[in-house]
Amino acid sequence: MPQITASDLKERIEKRLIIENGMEVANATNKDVYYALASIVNEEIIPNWFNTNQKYASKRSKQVYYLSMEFLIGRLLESNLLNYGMLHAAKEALEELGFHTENVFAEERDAALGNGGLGRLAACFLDSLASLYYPGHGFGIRYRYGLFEQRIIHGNQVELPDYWLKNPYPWETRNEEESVVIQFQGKVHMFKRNDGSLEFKYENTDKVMAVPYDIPVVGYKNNVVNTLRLWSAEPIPGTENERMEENQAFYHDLDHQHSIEQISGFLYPDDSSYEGKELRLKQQYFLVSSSIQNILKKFKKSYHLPLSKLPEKVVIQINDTHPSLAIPEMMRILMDDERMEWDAAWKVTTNVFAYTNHTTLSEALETWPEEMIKDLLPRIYMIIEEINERFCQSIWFDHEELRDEIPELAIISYGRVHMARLAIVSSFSVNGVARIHTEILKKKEMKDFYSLFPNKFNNKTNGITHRRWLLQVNPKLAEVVSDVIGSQWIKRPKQLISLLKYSNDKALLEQFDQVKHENKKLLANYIHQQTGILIDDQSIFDVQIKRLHEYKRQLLNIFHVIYLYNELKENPNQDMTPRTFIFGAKAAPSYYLAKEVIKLINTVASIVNYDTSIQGKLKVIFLENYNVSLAERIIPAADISEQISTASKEASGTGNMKMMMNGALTLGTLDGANIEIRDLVGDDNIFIFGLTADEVLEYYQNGGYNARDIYHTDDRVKRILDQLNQGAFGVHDIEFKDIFYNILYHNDPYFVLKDFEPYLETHELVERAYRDRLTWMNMSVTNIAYSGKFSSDQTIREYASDIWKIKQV
Ligand code: 26Q
Repeated sequence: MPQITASDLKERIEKRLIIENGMEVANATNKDVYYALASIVNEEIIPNWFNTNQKYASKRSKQVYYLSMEFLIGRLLESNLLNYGMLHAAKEALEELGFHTENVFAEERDAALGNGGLGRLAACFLDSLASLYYPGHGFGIRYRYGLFEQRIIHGNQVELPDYWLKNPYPWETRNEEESVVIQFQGKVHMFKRNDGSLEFKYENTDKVMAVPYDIPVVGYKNNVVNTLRLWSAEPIPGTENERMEENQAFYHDLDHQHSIEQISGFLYPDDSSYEGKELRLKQQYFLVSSSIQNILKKFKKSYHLPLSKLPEKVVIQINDTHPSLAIPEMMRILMDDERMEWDAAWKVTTNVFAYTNHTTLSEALETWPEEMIKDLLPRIYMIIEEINERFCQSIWFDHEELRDEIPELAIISYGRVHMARLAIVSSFSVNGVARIHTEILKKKEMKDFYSLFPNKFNNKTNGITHRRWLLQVNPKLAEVVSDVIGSQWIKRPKQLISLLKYSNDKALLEQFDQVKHENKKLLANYIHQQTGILIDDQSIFDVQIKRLHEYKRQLLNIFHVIYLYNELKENPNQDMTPRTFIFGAKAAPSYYLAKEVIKLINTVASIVNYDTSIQGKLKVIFLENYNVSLAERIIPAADISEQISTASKEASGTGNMKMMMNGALTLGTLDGANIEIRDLVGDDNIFIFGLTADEVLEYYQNGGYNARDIYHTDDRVKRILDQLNQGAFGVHDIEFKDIFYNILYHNDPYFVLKDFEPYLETHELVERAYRDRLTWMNMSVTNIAYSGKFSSDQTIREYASDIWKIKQV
């Protein structure tokens, strides 16, 4: 890769500004410079993009396609510069031209085409695929509105639309010539052909055009550029105008056009809860039909092989059940367009698809009303029915022991279509995203399916890209690490393990400590600038950043804060290391209790932060609009990573890995990937508390525990709950009765009270441990050392060798 120097770049930026904008640098804004730099990066990317595609075509390599309703990619300028080895030069050039790098990068809107973990995982996977020379591409939707922007007004979450495409997006290319037509509704007619085979014709369908927008996915210093293809829904050109002239139904057609564009209109903001909206179903079919048509077209064009060979050249990973209609869609095209028989089509399909499950929460499992699918996608419905019929028959005849379970196993049952069941039956691989999660799938949630298809089930513990989440967001830490162990860890993150040799080196630990402190100062400045609140950069930065959900238990965290505040009020002089509790969380707009928790955190903050009697020992910061860019600021500054979900509920978590990699210590339950972190670093380097998954599941089986007992016996708990009930945390008498009732009358479904005392005790251990700087830094470095295991490079290697059977090109 040719080295581009800062002075080259400076010159090119100046030239760009003249040619494109007709302006001198002196008159350019941050935005002008952002676009200039992005287009220079694009000039570097385009030839490599072309070459990568050529190479894949000429080698006729097997390709993996990652189908996902979400890609939470965040900003791309900095990461593209980094992956091109141009970041240092760019920073230098910008500063020399009189710009602040950070302000130029901040001109880019986050591409927030995802809700949280699942969408960000997809983005990390694309980064690793390209960086490891794998031919792997993403297919998703180009939502005009990404995840809502969150404002906090009087403590409440208010949602604003995220119109991220207001300014041109420099990384996308519209490829109209590769558009495909998607059909909804209509009637299916069956004919007998002369040879006796059946032919299906669709009539009176609503047709929509899917137009691809391609985003390059740049590998790390390896010249590989893969593709993220995002589909946009548009009316079929010509037809609207023609129809307008024909029938003069002007408004009807505008309405129709509008309803088409709605398909890629916005990202549904619910994660881990499922709402069966028809538009969401349309979005799902829109994604999968366009992607499968595209994949098959390309296969036919470039491989010149019969379709029976598809599984040798193509594998499709579906990111949760959201794209699972890809399965009947593949069957439909193979049979109706390509004239394959059922059995042949089924053999191809079931050898192409692999399914990842991301949750065991029952409220998140996707099922659709039979009638809705029948009406919107009549031919797809027929195929699902046939898959179901054959599957149920196979149980009836080959697995007598499961006959009684058929209603619980059938794809169509009690009027609903169960997408996870469809995905399991029709895929060759089913994976969970952390060891415990996969075990729960096998032993509990999908037990009978596991007994039917034991070989399909496998675990792939999640990972994160260490390039973005260490190298890019924490350059100071990356530099110290490279000074100590060399820079091979950047290509081989497992080599971070060499840090262990130095984990007792006092001088070095002090250096790590200093880096953390500098990062904390940066975050403190940002917080001051955003909120006007001054925080103590010597305090413990205790961070919980993730979507707001009852099972993630932000409530447990804020209860602990209230407890500390109550203690401090009683004894303001008590000896305590100052703490800063930092929260970032969006609630699904319709999730009432989650929004109440946001209000509670903000209300507590507004009291605690301005109470001078506690001598600044406690601060509570709720940073609004938590997104990828904000995560990038917070994570390098975290001392404590709060991962406190009710055990068994968090499939894996990935924020836990990001903070570990940046030297934060995990305070968490034995849930998701926390368990694997604990196994690596050992009990001395992590703070674990609370019920285990087995204990939680056992309580559930026996109808829960008695929350009221704890309320009546633990004064600390009673006091907090009464404060909520009586409005003691109310500015203007705001009460939190619903939280109170949920715990005492719905019997605390997420075990907040049950885990409260162990959580408190563990926090006390944290506070004490933090006082001993060297021991703390030794723990911190130990965590960084083991974090290489959680690089998505590792995860992707495992997917590639165990599931996809693809090779590096
Ligand atoms: C489904 C139907 C209709 C509308 C929305 C949805 C929907 C959307 C997003 C349901 C779920 C999601 C997202 C789930 C998610 O992010 N799960 C997380 O996935 C991470 C990556 O595997 C894990 O680390 C987390 O533990 C898991 O919660």
